[in-house]
Parts: sequence; C-alpha cells; structure tokens
Amino acid sequence: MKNWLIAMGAAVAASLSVAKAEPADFDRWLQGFRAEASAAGISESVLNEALTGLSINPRVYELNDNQPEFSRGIWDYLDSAVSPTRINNGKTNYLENQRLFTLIENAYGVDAEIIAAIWGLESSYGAIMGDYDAIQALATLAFEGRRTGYGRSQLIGALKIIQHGYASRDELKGSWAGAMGHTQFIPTTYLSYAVDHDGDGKRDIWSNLGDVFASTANYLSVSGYRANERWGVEVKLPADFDYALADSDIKKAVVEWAAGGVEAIRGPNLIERFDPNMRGRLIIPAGARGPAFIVFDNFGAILKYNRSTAYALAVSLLSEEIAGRSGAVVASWPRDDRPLTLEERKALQQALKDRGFDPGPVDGIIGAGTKRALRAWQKQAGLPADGYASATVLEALR
Ligand SMILES: [Ca+2]
Repeated sequence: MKNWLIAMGAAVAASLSVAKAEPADFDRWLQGFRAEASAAGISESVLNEALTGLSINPRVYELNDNQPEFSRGIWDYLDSAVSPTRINNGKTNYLENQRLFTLIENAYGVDAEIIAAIWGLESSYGAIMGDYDAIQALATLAFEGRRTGYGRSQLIGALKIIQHGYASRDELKGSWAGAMGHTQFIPTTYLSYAVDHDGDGKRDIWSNLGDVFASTANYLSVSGYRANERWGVEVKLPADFDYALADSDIKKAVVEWAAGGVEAIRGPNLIERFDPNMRGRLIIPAGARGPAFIVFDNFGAILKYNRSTAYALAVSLLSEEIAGRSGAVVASWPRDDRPLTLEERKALQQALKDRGFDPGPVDGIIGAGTKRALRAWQKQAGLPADGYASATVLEALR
C-alpha cells in the first residue's frame, strides 16, 4: 500500500529541497491536470465537484519533502509494530468480529489472523486511519516534489472512485500519502481489489468491516495467498551454514532445507510441520548475527501489500499472537549494531570498490550488486558472508 513509506530507510533517494510553491502555479497546474483527467475518462461534473477551489495542503507538502536521515533497526520497528498493546487489541478485535472473519476466511482462502494483523498494523484496528482529504493530499503530491507520478495516478484513481459511486467525494479520507480506510488502500489498489461485501453498492473501507476484511482478503488472495500454507517459521542454522543461501533468488523445498541442517527453532521439525515439498526462501533480516526464518509464498503475498521485509515479518508475527500461538522471536537481534545512514552506505560501497570488489554505482542503495560484493569481501576476510550492511561491517571494512 505505502511501500515507500516503510521502505524509505532502505532505499533513500537524495533529499530534495522544494522551493515554495505559489498558489498561482498550483491553479495553472490544476488546469493542466483537469485536461489529463478528462482524457482519462473523468466527467466534467466529477472534476468540478472534486477539484473546484482546491488548494495545496502545506502539511502534506512538508511531509513529502521530509526524509529521515537514520533508518531504524528492524528490531526497533518490530518492538512497536508487534507491541503487547497491539497484540492485546488484536485478540480483542479478532474475537469481537470472529463470525465475520470466519466467513471471509472461508470465502477467500486467506487466514483470518493475517487479515486481522494487517488491520492492526495499517490503522491500529481502525483507530488511526488518517483524516486528510485524499483528493487534496494527492493533488499536493502530484503537483510538485518527489512523488508527482504517484500523486497523478492516484489522484486519477480517486476521481474514478467518485465517478463509479463507490464512495463520495467527502468520504475519501486517508493518510497524507493517500492511503485510505481501515487497511489503508491507495486509490488504484482500491479500484482493482476493494470488494462490496454487504452488497449495498459501496466499497466502504472506511466504516464497513465486512467490506474492509473482504477487500484485504481479496487483495491477498489475488497476490497469491493460500489458506493453511502459513507464512513461514523461525529457524536455527547449522554452525557451518553457507550464508549465500540466504538469497531472495534461492528457493528450496522444506525437505531440502532440513537435509541441509536447517530446523525449526522450537516445536515440531520442519518436515513434520509443513508439506515437505513446499518451497521457501531463507531470510536473515539482520544478518548472520540475528534471527533466521524460512518464508513461503504467503509471505510473498504479504510483501505485495507492502514491499518491506520488516512489515511482512511484523504482520506474520502479530498474526501468530492473534491466533493464540507465540509470535515471539527466539534468537536475539543484534541490538548493539545499527543500520547505516545514507552517507555510510555510500562509504561502504566506496570501501568495497577501493578493495577491488564491484558494488555497482556508489549511490547508497544496498541492492543485489552491493550485497554480492560485500559477500565476496566477507568470504575473503573469513567472515560469515551474509551480505548484511551494518555499522560493524563498515568498521571492519575501513
Ligand atoms: Ca458495501
């Protein structure tokens, strides 16, 4: 939904300083946008209703311009995302809506506890949905700054929602970035996946929980979620584990992971717990010193909702708790380490380059190329080759 909100720390673009916009510039822009929207099939009456007298929202302007300098460790994010309060509220809200959840779980083949966990993370179970006028917020993003393309397409999406009669102009409330309702759908996601569960003609993701849960389940189902396949499990790795296997491109059957000495960190063995032929990836979100997980296609479906490993892990762990299982991570996170700032990520890439390992462009984005170079250096240095960029690794490189 809001990929770049959470992923921002991982792939930070250079910070732009945006010049103060003049109201006249916005009005001129709006005229041009009206022509574009009209060409996209939006009627004159909807354009008049939605855009007449529209102004920039200065707060959205400011938030859009703001880039956090430091990224948090995944453990800090998980501490607040899967806090005792969110777990308890999740259990309460789940029980209160159990009949509806069961109905929707059966209809869409998506585990109810996953829907509930997404609800909990996106809006704290409906408590914080955002009160920005989505049309104004999206127009502000579309006008100027670093998300103009996103803003334009989502603004046209929002106008289509009004035109179809799925929701009224005034009902389109959301976050400053235009994510709306209990599970924070952006307009284009809403248009493609929102569902009218109760059949009243509205896809009401703001106040009808049936529509909310069905829309979320529908989106997950279309993204490949399958009931009872589970998201994954925390595992322990053998002492001589080859960390090159913790790669987003490497998928293996459960039975193969088990044969390589990978086991569930608690409870039944992998092959007793899952279909031995089910394929999964191994992830180490904080490198070799942190916890490891095998994740399956359902985890991938959650990632389509929000392309952040931290987010998908938070949903998964919270869902365990809501379902009455333990979502506690057994291994410890490397809390003494910390993720790198943009400048430090560039310094790491430069250091790799200086030592003859090619990380690709020195842009501060830790992609596949940088990870590969880092692994090659780690291997040569006799360190666990996890390709995980952290303050400790940068220090060692220097
Ligand atoms: Ca409805």
